[in-house]
Amino acid sequence: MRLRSFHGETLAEAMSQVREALGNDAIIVATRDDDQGGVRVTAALDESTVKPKDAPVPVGQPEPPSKHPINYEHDVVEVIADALIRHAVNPALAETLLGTVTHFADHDILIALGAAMDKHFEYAPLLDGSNRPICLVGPPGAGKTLTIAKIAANRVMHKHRVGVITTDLTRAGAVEQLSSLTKLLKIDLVEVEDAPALRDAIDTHKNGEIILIDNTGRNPFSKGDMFDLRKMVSAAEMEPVLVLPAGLDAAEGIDMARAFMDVGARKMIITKVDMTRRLGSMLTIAHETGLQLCDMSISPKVTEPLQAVNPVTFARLLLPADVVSAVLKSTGTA
Ligand SMILES: Nc1nc2c(ncn2[C@@H]2O[C@H](COP(=O)(O)OP(=O)(O)OP(=O)(O)O)[C@@H](O)[C@H]2O)c(=O)[nH]1
Ligand SMILES: [Mg+2]
Repeated sequence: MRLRSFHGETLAEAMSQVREALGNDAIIVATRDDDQGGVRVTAALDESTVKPKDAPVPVGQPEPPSKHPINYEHDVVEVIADALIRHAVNPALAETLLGTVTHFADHDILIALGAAMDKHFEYAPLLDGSNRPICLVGPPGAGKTLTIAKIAANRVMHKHRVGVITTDLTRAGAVEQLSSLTKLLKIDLVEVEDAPALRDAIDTHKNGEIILIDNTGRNPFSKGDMFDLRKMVSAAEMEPVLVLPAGLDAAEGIDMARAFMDVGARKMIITKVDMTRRLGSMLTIAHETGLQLCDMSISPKVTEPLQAVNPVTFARLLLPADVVSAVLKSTGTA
């Protein structure tokens, strides 16, 4: 990554030098009044042509040894700018995040990036104590059923009550996929065909029991699919939660997310994080839609619970593993 600073009498003049030298994809890392007068702009070249081998490794896989020693204590802004570029974060969002990071550049790198993730994204716990049934919605194959299975398995393991309902009766093998797990967990899987049956199924559940509702995958751009989904989520008081896989195209993901927000989704679970090398598009989707991030799935194994998403876990995900472990060691939290 290349960082260079530019001086101009005015911000516009410095910016035009940046664009001339580094092109339109340059990321503005910082702008400040210069001691000698005028304005100084520090910019990074957006190396969107980063070769695949330079992309971050997927979560859970070992990082190859770094060729260049990182001075993570002194180069906070530079290391974060580099991580954002490797994750293919779009230049406008990278500028916004780095704008916040520069205010925290004398803190450790996790605090600096965590502060930016806190300021520019929304978060909410999946289970907020309201006991509203949770209904997972999203496109086909997003990971809804596996996510339900993970939540249910985790609740049973911690001796909490959980009820599981599925409305996905049409897709071949869908009920069997979920029932093979609910049988193991000794939970009754309730199958419902329509919205009135869903309301009745919810009514028969006992007080204090979290109800998880699995849904058929819906095409967000099909009026019929979204009409049917709206009927289901309006059947009773419930919280529709969007499930989206990481690694989607950002523009497609924003359109999809907005379609599911139209039927009431306010929270999002990100899945398949372990299969994704660049989280930039997911950041853009979350930032543009304002969806509240709750959990993420980083494994295809039912026994691996979802991980809560908060500014610090999000920051850790974006930074190279060796940087994170060095920071944790130095702060005594490793
Ligand atoms: N590696 C990995 N695989 C996942 C993850 N989440 C889901 N999968 C896999 O993705 C595939 C689809 O997952 P499902 O849970 O069936 O997706 P769905 O949204 O219920 O799909 P439909 O019911 O067809 O709409 C399965 O093979 C899952 O094992 C994840 O976090 N990591
Ligand atoms: Mg499913």
